[in-house]
Amino acid sequence: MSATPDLTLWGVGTSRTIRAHWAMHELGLSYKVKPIGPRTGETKTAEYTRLNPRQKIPLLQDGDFCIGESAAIVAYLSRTYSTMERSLIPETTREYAAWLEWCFFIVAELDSTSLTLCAAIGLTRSVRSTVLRRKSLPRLASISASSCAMSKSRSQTAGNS
Ligand SMILES: N[C@@H](CCC(=O)N[C@@H](CS)C(=O)NCC(=O)O)C(=O)O
Repeated sequence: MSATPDLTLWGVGTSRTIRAHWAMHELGLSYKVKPIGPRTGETKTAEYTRLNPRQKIPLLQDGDFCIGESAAIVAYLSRTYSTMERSLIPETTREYAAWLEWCFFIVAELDSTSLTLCAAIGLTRSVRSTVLRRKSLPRLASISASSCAMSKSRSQTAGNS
């Protein structure tokens, strides 16, 4: 691996792509962004299909290596580019197990449920228009944060009823 990684992240504006952008920022990595969006046809081009036959975003290119699936990208980045100061994956066996538990819970349980919830409260439309206007990552992150807060307050309300 070269001293300066050649990283390119494909995809913006979805909860799945934010995971990978967020991990890049946490690890202090420099990278290029290919700002393709969902439901635009941009994942179906011949160039992109060669890189990711599943035609989904996000996708990370690290030199000649490609990896898809948001959780796998985050795990790869953490394992490859963690430093003493910046690390995302815990070291001890039990803490690592708890980290895995959260990853599987998010991917297998929370992911599609939260998208359904977002659609139900009309959040998907605002995220989509933000993508189309190519707003910056902080704006996307704030939408993501308010989406989490709304989901949390709704699940608390549901739990109290
Ligand atoms: N499990 C995948 C899901 C990726 C996914 O479904 N991405 C959607 C957008 S959220 C996509 O790229 N759809 C293809 C398209 O809309 O062109 C991950 O976490 O990365």
